[in-house]
Amino acid sequence: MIAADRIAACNAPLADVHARELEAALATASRLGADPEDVIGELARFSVAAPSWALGTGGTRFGRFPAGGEPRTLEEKIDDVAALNALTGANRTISLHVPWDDPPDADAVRGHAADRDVTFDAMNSNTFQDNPATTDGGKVSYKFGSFAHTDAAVREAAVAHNLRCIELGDQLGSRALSIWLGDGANHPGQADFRGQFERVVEGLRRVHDHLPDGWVLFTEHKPFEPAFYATVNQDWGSSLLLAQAAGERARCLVDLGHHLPGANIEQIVSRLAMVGRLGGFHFNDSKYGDDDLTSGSVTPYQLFLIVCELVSAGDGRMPDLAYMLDQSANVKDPLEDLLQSTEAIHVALAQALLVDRPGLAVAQRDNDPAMAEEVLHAAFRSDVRPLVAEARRRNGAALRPLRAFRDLAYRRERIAERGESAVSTGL
Ligand SMILES: [Mn+2]
Repeated sequence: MIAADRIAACNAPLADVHARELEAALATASRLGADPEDVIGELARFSVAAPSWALGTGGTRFGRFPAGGEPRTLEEKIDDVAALNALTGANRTISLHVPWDDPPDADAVRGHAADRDVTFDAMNSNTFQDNPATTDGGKVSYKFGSFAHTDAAVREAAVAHNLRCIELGDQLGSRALSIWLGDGANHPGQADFRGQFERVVEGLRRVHDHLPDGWVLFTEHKPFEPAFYATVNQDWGSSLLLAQAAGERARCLVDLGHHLPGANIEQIVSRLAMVGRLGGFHFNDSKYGDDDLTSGSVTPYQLFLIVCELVSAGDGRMPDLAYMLDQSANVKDPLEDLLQSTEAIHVALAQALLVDRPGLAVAQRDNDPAMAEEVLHAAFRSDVRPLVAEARRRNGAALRPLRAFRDLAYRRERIAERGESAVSTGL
């Protein structure tokens, strides 16, 4: 763990500059009609889960180039999230992916996490890769799908795996199951659209009926996969139909990379929130497809508009949804990528909180698009980073997380401890 005094030592030389920058940002917030203390309080309250599979490097076209010192076990992944949270104060939970993570002793893992003030976010099931742990010991294959498969034995194995994820999650203290299905068809005519959809509904209903008290289930849509013709849960409309059919505790999960180019994601957020079926969020960014790039790195204005819709749905606060970073660091240090993404979401939230919502409502009522845009730009173009830094400081975290990460030589220490060639499980 990164001890509080080490963070404080990183912050000390920055205190004067921070104080000056904060004064200006507080004045900006007040001028825009926001209560700066409310804004900082809301920023300090926000947390976004780190996925266990994003703590190691993914691959590029040229291969996989590990950062060195990657976590070798689930316990070490939890240690990395604890370090991340020590720096940001905004990553208090970890989200597991089974069977990439499949701890033999859930109680011990839960204790390890509790000792580091980390808790467990949504569980993610995996029926898109054949693995003896998910395919009834290798008796079935997901080559032609899981929940949507024509063979009842395959569907049975897929449901059983999801029930196992719920059981494990319950032992860890999780409260949600995210289901992303790779089901679909690779070629026109290969599968019956309606038959596939109805079989998925049946499977989701069975899983939904096994949810413990206080649990929710998320359906995550995605329109394409490499070499695909169609996916079963292709878009937010299909996701909503599936959630509605699965049961009242089913919600839709929006992954920012799971849309066709040009999709108006902020409008999708508004629609799902309107009908009470918005459940969770997977943050990342993309230029072309599901690129899983650093949040806010390509389309920060879109991220801002999306968070504006979330704040609007939460009546001035971030609604209580399952927020998670779902991205892949391919040439960056994975922890630095997560630090940057967390900051980007924090910045978008601060900007969204500065939007003069009554002023925007007046411009909308008066059919004044120029003034409506001025209201949005007044917030979006403000430098809110000192407000975010202040929220982190109050949470005992770093004024400048990435700089502290490097100054504290976290990666170098992990390479010494875990080895240069340690490779994380997962992707
Ligand atoms: Mn996702």
